[in-house]
Parts: sequence; structure tokens; C-alpha cells
Amino acid sequence: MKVVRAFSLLVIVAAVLSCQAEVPPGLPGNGTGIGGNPPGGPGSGAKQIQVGDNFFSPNSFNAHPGDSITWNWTGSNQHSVTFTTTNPIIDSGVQGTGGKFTYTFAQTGVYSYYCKVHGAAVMSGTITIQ
Ligand SMILES: [Cu+2]
Repeated sequence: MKVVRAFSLLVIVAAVLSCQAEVPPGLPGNGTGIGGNPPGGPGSGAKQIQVGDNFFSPNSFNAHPGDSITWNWTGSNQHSVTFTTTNPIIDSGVQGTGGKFTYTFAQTGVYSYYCKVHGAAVMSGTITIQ
């Protein structure tokens, strides 16, 4: 009985270790901190983009289906996060300092957005859901 229990424990430990090994360091984690990324890193749900004067940082962002991405208005001027190729159009509306906008992308794809106050030539960004 004791031997069987010890063997079961060994199998569980081996399974956990092999799970961790499946996610190489540097790739997004699974949200628990297991998988090479610390809590708060990619995969933890903390996906933030800064809306500054006049830029999005980072302006190119990768995430997974189901991830929520939040834009935070840190500049002193008014800006928007506006996706033109989505149906329906995703639009934060024009917001100022302290503004926030969160969106969850369910489908894979490359989504381009811009600030409708300053135009795509000045402020644009891309979200890649993969
Ligand atoms: Cu702007």
C-alpha cells in the first residue's frame, strides 16, 4: 500500500515537471506563473498599453484569444483607440488623462487601430492575436 502511494506521488511529480517543461522560457505563461514567466508577466492577464502624447506603447502587441488588453491614457491630451477593420467597430471613444479601455479579443488575427484625434499617420498600433 505504501509502495503504491509512493509510486502514485512519483507519477504526479513527473507529470507536473513534464508540464512545466512544455513551455519554454520566453514564451507566454499560463497565468499561474508556471511556465517560465513570473506572475505579472505575459499570460498573467496584465496586458497594458500606454496611450501617450502622441503614441501607443508598445505599438505592436501580441496576445492570445481570450486575453483582455487594457489601454491606459497617460498623456495630457485627448486620444482614442479606434479599430477600423473590426465589425462591429471597436472604439474607446475620445478620452483624456486617466482614461481606460479594456477589450478581449476572442479570435486570432491582426488588428490595426489608430487615434481618431491625431490620425493613423501620427498614432497607430497593431494587436496580433495568435
Ligand atoms: Cu491621439
